[in-house]
Amino acid sequence: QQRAALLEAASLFPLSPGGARFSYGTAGFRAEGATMGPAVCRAGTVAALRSLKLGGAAVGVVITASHNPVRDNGVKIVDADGGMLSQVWEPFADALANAPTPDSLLQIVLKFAKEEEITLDGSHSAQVLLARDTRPTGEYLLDAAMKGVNAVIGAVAVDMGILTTPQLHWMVRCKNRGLKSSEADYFSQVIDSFRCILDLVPKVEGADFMNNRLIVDGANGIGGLKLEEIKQKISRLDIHVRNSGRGEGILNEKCGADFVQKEKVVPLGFGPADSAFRCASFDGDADRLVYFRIASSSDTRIDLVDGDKILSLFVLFIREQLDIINGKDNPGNGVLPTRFGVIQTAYANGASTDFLKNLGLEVAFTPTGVKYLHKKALEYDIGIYFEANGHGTVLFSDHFVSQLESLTSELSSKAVGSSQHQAAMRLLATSQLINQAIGDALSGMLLVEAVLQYKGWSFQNWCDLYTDLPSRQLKVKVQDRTAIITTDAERRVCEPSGLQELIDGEIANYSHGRCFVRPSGTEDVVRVYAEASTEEAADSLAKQVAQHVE
Ligand code: NG1
Ligand code: ZN
Repeated sequence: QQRAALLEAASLFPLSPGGARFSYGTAGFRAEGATMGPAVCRAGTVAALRSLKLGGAAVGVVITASHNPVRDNGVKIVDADGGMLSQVWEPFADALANAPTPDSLLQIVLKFAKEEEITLDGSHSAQVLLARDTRPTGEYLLDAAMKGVNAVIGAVAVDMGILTTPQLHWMVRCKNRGLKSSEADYFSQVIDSFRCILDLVPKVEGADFMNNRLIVDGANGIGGLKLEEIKQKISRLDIHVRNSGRGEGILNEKCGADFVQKEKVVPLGFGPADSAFRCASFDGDADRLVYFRIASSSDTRIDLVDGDKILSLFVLFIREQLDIINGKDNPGNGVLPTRFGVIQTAYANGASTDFLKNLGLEVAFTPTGVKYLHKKALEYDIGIYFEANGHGTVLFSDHFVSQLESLTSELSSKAVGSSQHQAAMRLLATSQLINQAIGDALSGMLLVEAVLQYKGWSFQNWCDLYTDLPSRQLKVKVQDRTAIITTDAERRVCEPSGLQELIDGEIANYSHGRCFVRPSGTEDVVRVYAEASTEEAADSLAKQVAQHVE
């Protein structure tokens, strides 16, 4: 019976002969939406098996291609802890997605189930929560994923509807922790914790009135739609949504976080009249966030605040709360031994890394991709990570949260309203606001807004934290991008031999020069990143190095 069900699902979505190979890569399977049926159906099967393996814990499937064009689509699997699929399972997901015939697919499943000691007789239950973004192929692919889940006997597929990627991650995490996990619960948690931090903003006599207007670029995707739904309930913030996903424009086209961060120009839907306000940009599935301000009313240039500067702002805020709690002024009261970790990738602007190191913080580096950053961040009491492109979050360990809880309840009996009590409350609210499962543009934006209000900072104050070094990214088409093998968190090439020496030779010609190359995990290209003291120098360094890669 189980065999028949797997064979039937596989034959409903046959692989097109001669089609490209699927690779799970940095962020799941992605390709043109219309060709994704087989990979998505099989990802559904992988998710169901994963749930079986984990004793029936909820596992998630999101249908999205994030910041990629609207004709593309993709699928990511959410593990039971709310994070990305365990890397140990990626080769299995790859093998399944590329199995040429239903029969070969069946053999791969049976072999893997045996190795992983997964019982396939239908006597165990499994559950998979599914969601999709607003792409036109989403409905078709959601159906494919459901069929893939249902091909595992005993597995139940639950369609959670149209959601942002981080919403589904949050739901899976909460459900498996026995917490409230509906969309309404998600919204109340972010709205309430945001209000809580605002209520704890120190009142400064005669302080300037904070500009509370915020204009948000929703990338014509799901994030804008969700924000429209809840913006009235968000206190003390005057939110205006552009590219809201209600038919003004095309998903991710000349708008959204990826466009704004890479092109550094004003997105569609924004004009000179907006130059007085701070603006935020989400990507198509709302897991990336950047900020910008239009440089002047005559111009399409922007002042960009990327993931690195969002990270820096959060670091300052959290450090300040820890210092208050641990009492620079009340030694002996130092209550919370805190391991505070900051994690970046090679794409982090060098100026941000210097800024963080100058604060006396240790900065760890991982390869590109949230799965690596997130894993590293879990090693700390508070672990914070961001990619320059705006994907990141702040993780609080369970142990630390329970320490904070006992501290606040202890202080609320003897020192309610003390600065220590308030700082502990702010950190607790932060742990509620910022998504503990994955980067989340909506809740990240609310934390930015809360911190700016707390500090009484304008957008300009934030920009002035440090000045980004000019940088340039290029893509190089090569025959086989897997020929490039990197080490040291992708900052150095070890194969082909000799390439790193050529790169070093180029870098030596530039002041503040930094450059690295790596194969993309989501596109068939090699990426080149260069940084130097001027735009021209960064451009030329990137070009020189690209020639060595070709
Ligand atoms: P690749 O294609 O592996 O560089 C891109 C982004 C990552 C990450 C993933 C997933 C850059 C340079 N790379 O990965 O940071 O966000 O997509 O979406 O932005
Ligand atoms: Zn995304």
